[in-house]
Amino acid sequence: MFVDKESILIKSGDGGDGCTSFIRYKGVANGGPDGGDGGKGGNVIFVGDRHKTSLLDFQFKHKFFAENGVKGDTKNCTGRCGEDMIIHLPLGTVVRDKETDRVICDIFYDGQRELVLEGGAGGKGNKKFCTSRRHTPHFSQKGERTEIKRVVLELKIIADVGLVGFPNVGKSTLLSKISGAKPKIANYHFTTLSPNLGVVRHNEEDFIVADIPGLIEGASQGAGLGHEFLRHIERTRMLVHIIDASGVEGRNPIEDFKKINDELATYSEKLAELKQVVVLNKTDIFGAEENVKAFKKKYAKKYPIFTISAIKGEGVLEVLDKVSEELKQLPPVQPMQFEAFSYEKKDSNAFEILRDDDGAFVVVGPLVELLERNVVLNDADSLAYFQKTLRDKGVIKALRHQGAKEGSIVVIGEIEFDFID
Ligand SMILES: Nc1nc2c(ncn2[C@@H]2O[C@H](COP(=O)(O)OP(=O)(O)OP(=O)(O)O)[C@@H](O)[C@H]2O)c(=O)[nH]1
Ligand SMILES: [Mg+2]
Repeated sequence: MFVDKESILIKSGDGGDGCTSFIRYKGVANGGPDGGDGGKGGNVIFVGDRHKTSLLDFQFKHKFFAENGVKGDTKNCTGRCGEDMIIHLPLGTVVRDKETDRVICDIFYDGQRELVLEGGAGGKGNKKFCTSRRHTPHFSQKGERTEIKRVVLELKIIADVGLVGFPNVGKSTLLSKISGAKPKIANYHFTTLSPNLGVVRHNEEDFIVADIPGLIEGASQGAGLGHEFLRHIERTRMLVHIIDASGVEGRNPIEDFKKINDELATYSEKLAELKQVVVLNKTDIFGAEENVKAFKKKYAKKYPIFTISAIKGEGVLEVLDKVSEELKQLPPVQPMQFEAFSYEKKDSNAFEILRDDDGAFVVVGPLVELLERNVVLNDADSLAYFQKTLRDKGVIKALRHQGAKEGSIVVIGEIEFDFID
């Protein structure tokens, strides 16, 4: 089975909490703080892997969460960092954020590494809160919590040449003759249900050819197997357009050619502009000659046209000569051009003030999360830090500005207090 679009959930690891502890030895009274920091959470990293050919791995497994950092410990022991979640993807996979539909990365090279989600920072242990005035901090910081994100993986195969044409015209037969690929070949429509790739070696040079399922009229609007597979040839460097010249199926080669070109153009301008080499196949069948003549008369000036019998292998080398000559002139396949989207770490200074039904002032936003990580309510030092932060970050000023008066109720996370001006 060929799976080429999947959506998965990813999450980097939470940071481990810092530890609150004090040195306790026999004979040492009132030892100082020795709580270690929490470990950093693991990252989520995508890696290009040329051995992967589909997104099948993601069909049944959807959650890819990196490990959380471990809590800090006594004796200044820092917690272990969480293991990274490394996700191997086939080359040609475009990763998008599901919510915004923006491209995060295009996995193009073997071994390409993309850090998509960074693990949460570990919390500081109480040792780190020791100052010249504060010798015994009874608090430590919680680890940074991370969020789950949904991303869409979309495989757009990277090949040099795309084979296009109606069903049953001999696309897979040609691929089997020119490469080591062994696609299914049979005398009915839609034998090929998913793209086949073949590596062609010709005149000491290699190129990759993609054989996709047959197209029919309306494919770009979803007819037949639809345009699902056109995306795979969208970034090829050129097309080989195969036509059944025998007309045995009662079709007209000239009309077939026009219809497929219309479908390509409807799908995308880029596909319509790709260089085409036209191959009239099945010339071993009686009746093909007439059609070839008519076709050449109409198109010989506009396109390079070749006549072959794929089944017998006749005329195939000439096609390969032409294709490799064209490829030499064409730029290599390029990664997608996009403005990269990345998951920003939240601005931990941001906050907003809302009013609840009782008229209380409710402070929300990343700053509140930071305060919740840092503040231990029953510790005087910690509360002093809380008040200082509210002043320094402009929360008190903003509250006053929004009408908070002496005695107004202010809610910040779990903390509720009366406003004192
Ligand atoms: N006589 C003759 N038959 C051919 C030739 N090339 C292919 N065929 C036959 O045409 C039929 C279709 O060939 P395929 O290679 O499966 O065609 P396809 O274009 O890949 O078809 P889909 O995958 O259905 O789109 C098979 O029965 C082939 O044996 C040829 O040059 N001459
Ligand atoms: Mg086929």
